[in-house]
Amino acid sequence: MEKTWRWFGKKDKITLAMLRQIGVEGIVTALHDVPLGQVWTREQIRDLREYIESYGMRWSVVESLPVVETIKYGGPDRDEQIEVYKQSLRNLSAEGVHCICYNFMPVLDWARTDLLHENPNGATNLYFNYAEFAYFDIYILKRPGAREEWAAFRFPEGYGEGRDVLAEADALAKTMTPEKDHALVENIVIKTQGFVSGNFKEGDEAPVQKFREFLALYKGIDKAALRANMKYFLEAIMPVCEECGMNMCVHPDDPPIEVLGLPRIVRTEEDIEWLLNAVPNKHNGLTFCAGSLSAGAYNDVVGMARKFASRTHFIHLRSCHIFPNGDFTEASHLGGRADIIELVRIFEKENPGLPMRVDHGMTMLGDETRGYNAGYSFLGRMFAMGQVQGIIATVDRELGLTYRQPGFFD
Ligand code: DNO
Repeated sequence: MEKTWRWFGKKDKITLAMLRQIGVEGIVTALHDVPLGQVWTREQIRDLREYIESYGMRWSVVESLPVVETIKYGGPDRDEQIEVYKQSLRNLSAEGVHCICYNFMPVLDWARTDLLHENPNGATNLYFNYAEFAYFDIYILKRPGAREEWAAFRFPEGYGEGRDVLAEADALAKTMTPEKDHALVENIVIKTQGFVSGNFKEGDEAPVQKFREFLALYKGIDKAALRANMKYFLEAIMPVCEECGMNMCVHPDDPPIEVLGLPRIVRTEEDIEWLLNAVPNKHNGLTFCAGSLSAGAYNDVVGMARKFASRTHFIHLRSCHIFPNGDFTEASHLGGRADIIELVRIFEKENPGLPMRVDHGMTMLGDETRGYNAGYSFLGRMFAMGQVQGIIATVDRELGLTYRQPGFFD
């Protein structure tokens, strides 16, 4: 595997000089300053690529080249936006970048309710609490129909037995304060979204109102309609991908559940099978995000890796723990539901050399005071990267592959 790291550009407090010291070979990044819906120019791409190369690394993967909402809900200007997307693909390819991670989640990219949930070891991880999410939906967003949907909500078998999420949300409503509401909105709408080139930014005024406006765009868009729009998008861009050797890899929905009445179509094995078959071209591939997939109790992550390895172009290694009540948090990279050791074995055997980044690490040992993006600590991710490098080196030895450890006298 190629060991990569998600880096947020020249303004990132974690510098390329730091990453060089910890065995990073490739960079995963985006042109974070280009507004949504605009072409990424060759000059902008080249400037960043050359900067990365000046540190002895390469720009391995774009994460993300965002798919704007109009393409997802099928708005009147979607064809125009697809042309913009195609031009950015051509420009990236001309500059030697050939792997794109994107998602097809309506409105919200990823979701957590608590960004600093304490582990037994005193460090913190990201956390998703269903009752707090339902409270946000019903009491803050005040989404029509939310109450009824949460009343009907059922956890996957084996989890959340006897739990009444709606009753918990109602109980929370009695203890929440304007400050706590604000913190929850920051977590769900701003801090997790602001840095991923999504729809919301740090400093947005009235983010909840903006959120409602986005939701309204999806009126009448059900799972079938969203699938049709995804197929339309992929079919439109595939000729360009063929022409310039571009691998598209969709990121699974995180968490892999339907949220806020919006359809989500990259949650399960059946979903992924559908999207790979709907556009059966090897350039239509997958970001195998073990973390997102392992947050769904119904997902057999190892089985999915075996099944989809040949259509995977990029890997996110992370693992989740689901509590008996159904909430989940991010586990150690050596524990949890994802079985990262076995995943590395499968990918190194079936599709060796893919770019891989560790995803979301613990926030630890002072990371919390550094202002890093949620989930993207330095020390916590470096700790995970060290663990994962050990796994890759071991598996590569088992398989007779050469393990690269740049930066040392060997
Ligand atoms: C969160 C990330 C996602 C991911 C996008 C890909 O930490 O995994 O924001 O980058 O969904 O488009």
